[in-house]
Amino acid sequence: MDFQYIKVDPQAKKNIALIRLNRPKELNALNLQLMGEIRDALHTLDEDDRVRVIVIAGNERAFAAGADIKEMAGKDAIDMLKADQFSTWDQIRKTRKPLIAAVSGFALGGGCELAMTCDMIVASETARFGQPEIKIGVMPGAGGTQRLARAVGKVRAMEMVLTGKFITAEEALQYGLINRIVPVELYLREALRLAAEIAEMAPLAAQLAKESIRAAFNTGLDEGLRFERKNFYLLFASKDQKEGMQAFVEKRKAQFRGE
Ligand code: DAK
Repeated sequence: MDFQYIKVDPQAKKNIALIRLNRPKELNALNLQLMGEIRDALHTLDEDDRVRVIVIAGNERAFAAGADIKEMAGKDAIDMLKADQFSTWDQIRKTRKPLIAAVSGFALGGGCELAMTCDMIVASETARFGQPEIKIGVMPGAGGTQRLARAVGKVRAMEMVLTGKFITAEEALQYGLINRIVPVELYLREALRLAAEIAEMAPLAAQLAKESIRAAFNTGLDEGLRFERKNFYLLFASKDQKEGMQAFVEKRKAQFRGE
């Protein structure tokens, strides 16, 4: 997995893959190629049985400062339509394995949207989140209005999107946008630690639980509960269900194999 703008380690730790955005001079601005690389890497890692959890990180200064404004500036609506960026984002969103964003520094615009597309966010104390698109004459286009409103509520989302202001890691934690804040030198280690905790669980259960929680944001309660039940039943077809329950009875640690 050789890419220009990202670095991928499929086994950063046991059963954990790490994708690092790597356009440091541009604060990891998300150009079309970089987004395509993330999509392709996630697709490959999603198919790789050795990988159970995927962490996406930038560097200390920036997770990603948004879509590449210089690349977008001269485009018209038809250029945007033809580039079909939304299908790239849709494919990223469909990743079955748990995704953790490790955010330090700026997570702005598309960078904030990418972090919110992940299932959990571990942030360093220097993290700054924002949807500043309004300052450049547009608005969030990769789910920012929808995911932010769901994560932090209407009035906070309105203020962030309509003023473009950045919020601190502390505010993001208080708003429920992120899971936790750690010192900057520990943010990646903490994201990998959280990933390792999840990677010890039954992989199919983790994937179906992820799918079920995400369904909670797309369905009414009755439909969501039906969806959850079907996934719950489905797990009784897995060897890991037998192993997990047998291990409990035998008072030993379960050895899950993702089968
Ligand atoms: N695009 C391109 N280059 C960027 C960039 C960006 N978003 N952000 C930073 N850079 C570049 C700067 O131009 C600068 O490059 P040089 O001038 O050195 O060549 C370098 O990174 C360092 O940035 P600064 O010198 O500005 O650094 P500061 O510490 O002074 O400021 C900052 C950091 C993050 C506050 C500032 O750079 C900034 O305001 N950046 C722009 C943030 C922003 O507006 N982000 C939202 C972009 S719009 C879509 C999906 C998604 C989107 C759109 C469509 N589809 C699916 C269709 C998303 C849109 C967006 O994200």
